[in-house]
Amino acid sequence: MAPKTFKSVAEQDRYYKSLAPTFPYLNEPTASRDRDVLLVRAEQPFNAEPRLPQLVEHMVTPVTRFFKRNHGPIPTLDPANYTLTIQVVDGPTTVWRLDQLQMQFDTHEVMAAVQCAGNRRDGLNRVNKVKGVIWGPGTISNAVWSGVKLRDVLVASGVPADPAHSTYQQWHVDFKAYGLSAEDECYGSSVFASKALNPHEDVLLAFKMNGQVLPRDHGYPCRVIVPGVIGARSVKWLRTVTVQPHESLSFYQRRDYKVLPPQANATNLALYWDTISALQAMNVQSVICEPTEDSPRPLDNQPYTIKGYAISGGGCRIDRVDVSLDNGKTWLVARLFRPVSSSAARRNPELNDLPTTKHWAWTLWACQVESGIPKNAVLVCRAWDANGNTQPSEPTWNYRGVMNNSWFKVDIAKCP
Ligand code: MTE
Ligand code: MO
Repeated sequence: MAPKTFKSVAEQDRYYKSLAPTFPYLNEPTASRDRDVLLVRAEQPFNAEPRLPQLVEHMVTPVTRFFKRNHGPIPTLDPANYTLTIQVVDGPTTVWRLDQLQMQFDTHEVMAAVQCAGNRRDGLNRVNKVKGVIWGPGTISNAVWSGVKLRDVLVASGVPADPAHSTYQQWHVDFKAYGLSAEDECYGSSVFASKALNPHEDVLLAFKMNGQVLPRDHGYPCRVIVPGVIGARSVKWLRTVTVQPHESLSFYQRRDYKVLPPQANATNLALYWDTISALQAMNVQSVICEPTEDSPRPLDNQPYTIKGYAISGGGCRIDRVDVSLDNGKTWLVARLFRPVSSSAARRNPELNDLPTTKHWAWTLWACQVESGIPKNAVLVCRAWDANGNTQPSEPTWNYRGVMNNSWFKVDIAKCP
């Protein structure tokens, strides 16, 4: 379906609100939502991120604390009747049952973080008002996903297995979800065929999360996990996969999740939809999770361990995290905890330190300050990835408030 056009953003908002009545929210899950840890940004659809100190307590985020990003109600799908339809344009259509997907292909395990492109939107909203859920720095979590490689299922569904085939260069793999979505007929998105069809990119049809059956909140019974790219592409409650010569026409691909130029605003943003790319790989990011400006001020004469997370896009390794106590004048080097992440390295952990290995998981870090944190310290962190990319010192505002990776700061004077 071609995207709808609207005379104004207000008209667009009215239309999409009319598509989302409240009754589908009567059957929301509760067991996978730890409301003591999650900061709820919206109830319908349910959008919540964990508090920062709790976020980095575990290398693998427990499902009850895992951030939840929804554009509609959580669908209730019956695994016995679940089907996934795979279509290849100018090729066959194959309908798979859940048990066929689970039994007919090799199982793989991948540790991968999911990060929303809107992570840290609050920082851009402080510069100038942005449109979207005002997220803090907690819309990232890390899990062990298991399932089958999307590549294997696509090849079994009629996609040529030969990587020299043109499908692998210019084509796209489009995902559509079961259930309602606020801004379009369903949630949808696409990734490059070159990514989805490359076995080393670890794109999974996931059935399990941290060894348990996928919770409904996170896509039960089947979601796609596209490691290394923004969370928006990891479509939950997967319904159809289409291998096609153009990208997804979904709102979430064509009109959202783009870094618009600073002159783009509520009235003119449509001008940029055709020329600005749909985001794929993440940028380099790091955040201080302990201390926060809401937690008690660290004693200035006691040793203190500053903690946080870091990640880059496309599986690029985090090489270093710098921490400053003086607002970026001088820097300390943090200790890194880099888990074994890609499917190849999880089979053979010795591969994990090779520069060619993909790092889909986050890197946790800690920086011990023996002399204590001075009363008026302004803490800063910045990560460097294996390509030598680092974070900008100042945020660059964009209307949709995406991809904020500016230096993360904690002003100790603001602590209670
Ligand atoms: N899939 C569906 N079907 N519906 C959605 O709203 N949200 C996307 C993606 N997949 C979404 C979806 C976005 S924007 C993100 S960041 C991730 O799911 C969040 O995954 P999580 O809720 O498991 O943390
Ligand atoms: Mo997202």
